[in-house]
Amino acid sequence: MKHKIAGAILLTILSLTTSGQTGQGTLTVKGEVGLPLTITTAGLSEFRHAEANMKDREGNMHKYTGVSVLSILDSAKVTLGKQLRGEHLKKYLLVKCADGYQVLFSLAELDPDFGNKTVILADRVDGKPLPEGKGPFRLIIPDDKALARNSYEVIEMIVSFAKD
Ligand SMILES: Nc1nc2c(c(=O)[nH]1)N[C@H]1C(S)=C(S)[C@@H](COP(=O)(O)O)O[C@H]1N2
Ligand SMILES: [Mo]
Repeated sequence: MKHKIAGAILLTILSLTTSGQTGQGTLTVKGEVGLPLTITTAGLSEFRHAEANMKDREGNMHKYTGVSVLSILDSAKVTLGKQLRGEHLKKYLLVKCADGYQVLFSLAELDPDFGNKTVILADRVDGKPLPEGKGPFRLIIPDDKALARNSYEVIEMIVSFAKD
């Protein structure tokens, strides 16, 4: 009996911890980084924000505001700019979402001296925080023709070397 109650309490604590983590909506930046980061919604609001307009899959235009992924990678001391050469050209950024969705960019695709692709980690849409199920952080890639990489509920960014 005592065990059952202790088990129930433990389960409750565990589920509170997991739901608490997604509720807080932190983003971790890790892997081949000089400085791993854990970014909260308050933390992200400290970064310089940019705007991007993008249509949703119904064709309606929305105004997103957020932080350039390049500046997040820069803060995490990822090899960009002059450091992005030789073996570092094999590096990619894997973006993981709360629903298990994952998308990938090569570092060179993002770097200003190579692809210079605009990728924004948005925290607001049309002047409001992102709605439940899409936030608190979402990728916006205004120049992608398909919408599929505009990932909702981003929770992790991992930099790695591609394997042969
Ligand atoms: N986490 C997550 N993000 C996602 C998806 C998903 O299944 N999970 N679907 C993608 C696809 S296929 C599309 S078309 C767009 C749709 O974005 P919208 O809701 O702004 O129209 O979200 C993308 N982001
Ligand atoms: Mo899609």
